[in-house]
Amino acid sequence: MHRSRTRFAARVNRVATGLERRGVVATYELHDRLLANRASRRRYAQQPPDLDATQRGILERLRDEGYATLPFSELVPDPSVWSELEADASRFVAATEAELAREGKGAGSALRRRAGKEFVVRKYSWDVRLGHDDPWLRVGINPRLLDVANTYLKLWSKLEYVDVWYTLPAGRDERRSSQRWHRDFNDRHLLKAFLYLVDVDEETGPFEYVPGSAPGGELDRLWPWRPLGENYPPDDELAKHIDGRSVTFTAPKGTLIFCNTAGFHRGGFASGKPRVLATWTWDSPASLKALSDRNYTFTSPNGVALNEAQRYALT
Ligand SMILES: O=C(O)CCC(=O)C(=O)O
Repeated sequence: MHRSRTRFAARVNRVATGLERRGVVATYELHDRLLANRASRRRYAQQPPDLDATQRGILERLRDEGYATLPFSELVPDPSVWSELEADASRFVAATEAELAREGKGAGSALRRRAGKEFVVRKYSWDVRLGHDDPWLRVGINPRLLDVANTYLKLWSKLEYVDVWYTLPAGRDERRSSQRWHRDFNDRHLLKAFLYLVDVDEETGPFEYVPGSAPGGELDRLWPWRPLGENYPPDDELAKHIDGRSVTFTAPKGTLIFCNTAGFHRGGFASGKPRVLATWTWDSPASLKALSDRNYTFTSPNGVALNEAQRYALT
């Protein structure tokens, strides 16, 4: 009796999970085709941003290959922006390393890490309140970057995630989680940026990408992106299909990488040195309706001077 009730409960659970998945997928598709994304595409079409040659160059490369890289200072030439980021990054690194040393002596940890991806210490992770005084948030809505994101996605995007990461050297462990090839689950309309805050060489866990693997690219049929789809194919099988066509981003501090991570990518498999970077994710309103959550709440009062696209990105 007990056994058949347990089996019945397992079946109900399976059916419920299946229904829930179908509900999430239907909500996403509905918002992508008809509801939230349609409105944000209209807003973009009514006021397309005016891009300069640097921004147009980034877009061209993003459209051709799914990624573009350049020195941050080329896109955001104001040196005070970089100085503020660098100073804040140094404070984060010093605080992280002090806490890691305390942990090493057996103390409990105050560091922000996520289950399954413990090799990354995050400045924010989840549930932070960020105002316009936060320099990382301000980069995420800086028109130099936001206009690129919106033009690439052809809609007014949402800034879904902003963070600074300290990636710990993994020693000789096997690759796990995002150190393995995968597509991001967030959205088919997706753009991320990574800003290296240290020099990144082979020992520092460089970011890697498969050009042409994002939706619409020539390799998009390889374990294609689907809402709640199969994101992590077996590494060796994927390696056979891409046949050495991946790009490894070893690059100096101050390098900015834009990338559509709905395409295959991996990184953070640091063997010798910690990697420090900042990262931003822009995606569509449909993603926030069904597939993802923002990691922050924007708290600045209405008085802060933001243009409409910036306010849309944050709310
Ligand atoms: O840490 C890395 O280089 C990879 C990051 C990643 O997979 C992601 O942000 O989706």
